[in-house]
Amino acid sequence: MTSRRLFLGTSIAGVSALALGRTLQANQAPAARVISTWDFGVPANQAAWAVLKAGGRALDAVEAGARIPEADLKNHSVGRAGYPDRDGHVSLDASIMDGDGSCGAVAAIENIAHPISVARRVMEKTPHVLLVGAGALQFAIEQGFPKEKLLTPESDKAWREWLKTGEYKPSPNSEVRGYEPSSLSGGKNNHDTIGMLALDAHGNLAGACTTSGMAWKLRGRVGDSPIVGAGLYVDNEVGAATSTGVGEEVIRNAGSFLVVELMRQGRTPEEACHEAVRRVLKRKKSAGEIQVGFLAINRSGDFGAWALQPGFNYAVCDAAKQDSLLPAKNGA
Ligand code: SD4
Repeated sequence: MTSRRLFLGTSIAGVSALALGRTLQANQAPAARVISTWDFGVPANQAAWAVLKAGGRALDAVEAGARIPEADLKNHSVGRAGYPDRDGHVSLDASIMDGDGSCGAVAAIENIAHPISVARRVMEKTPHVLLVGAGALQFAIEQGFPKEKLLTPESDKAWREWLKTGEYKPSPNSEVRGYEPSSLSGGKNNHDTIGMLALDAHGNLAGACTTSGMAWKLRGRVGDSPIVGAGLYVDNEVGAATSTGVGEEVIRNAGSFLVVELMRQGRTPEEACHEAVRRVLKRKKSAGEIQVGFLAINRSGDFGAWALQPGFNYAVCDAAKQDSLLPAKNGA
């Protein structure tokens, strides 16, 4: 039974790759490419591209790229300037995954500006995959990461303003964020977690996902981003996927793993993202006020995205163009 299933899986994937005419020959290197979620993916991709262009590893590229929004004080949904939880604590989630299945993550880590790099240390220096809270902070300090106050005056002000109502109400495309909006989203603030996927010139894939999570969340809340299979999944044999939006909906559907498995069965990246959005909708019944977006790339470098609602865009960077920003299709 197992071998029959394996045979079927391989042959379906093979047929679809042939149909696409994009099957890689053993000696043919794919073109390097990096894609990532939202407007702020553009500068992040450029940092990743510097690594890829020099022939570097996809893993190094996604770490370098993810660190850009983590350090950006205008970005209130990732890293240092992220909006805090209900009680005023900035707590960050991040994961990183290599195409061979190696992965590391941190969740609800406080006082560390670059959780993506701590996630990589978890992957490379420990026998574990995920460290959380106080233990993640302890590990980061042991690894030499500086302990910093992350709540910026701007984030503190926004939190105090929110406290006046204290209502937790996630809305599409997170208009509470303060980043410069793109014309692709009709001028609305529309950004969120950064999920980044890269394919290097050696044919290896890697992904990174980093966020401050939902603003005003309950203390201790963990989203999809640091959960391997939910916010991020990478498999060199098939492709890679990442997600943004309301993490609870992504976790319920093991979203990024689902997208990769759908590509394994022969769907294109866009088709796989679309089906994952349909699964979210199936359980949710209606999109309501929430946003969920998936982004995927396959091992040939083809990419695609799909979102529950309008407004989700993604950045693409390769040898041809370094600053593309594309709108994702949306809906059921
Ligand atoms: C989360 N998916 O924590 C992340 C962050 C996000 O809108 O995208 N928030 O649920």
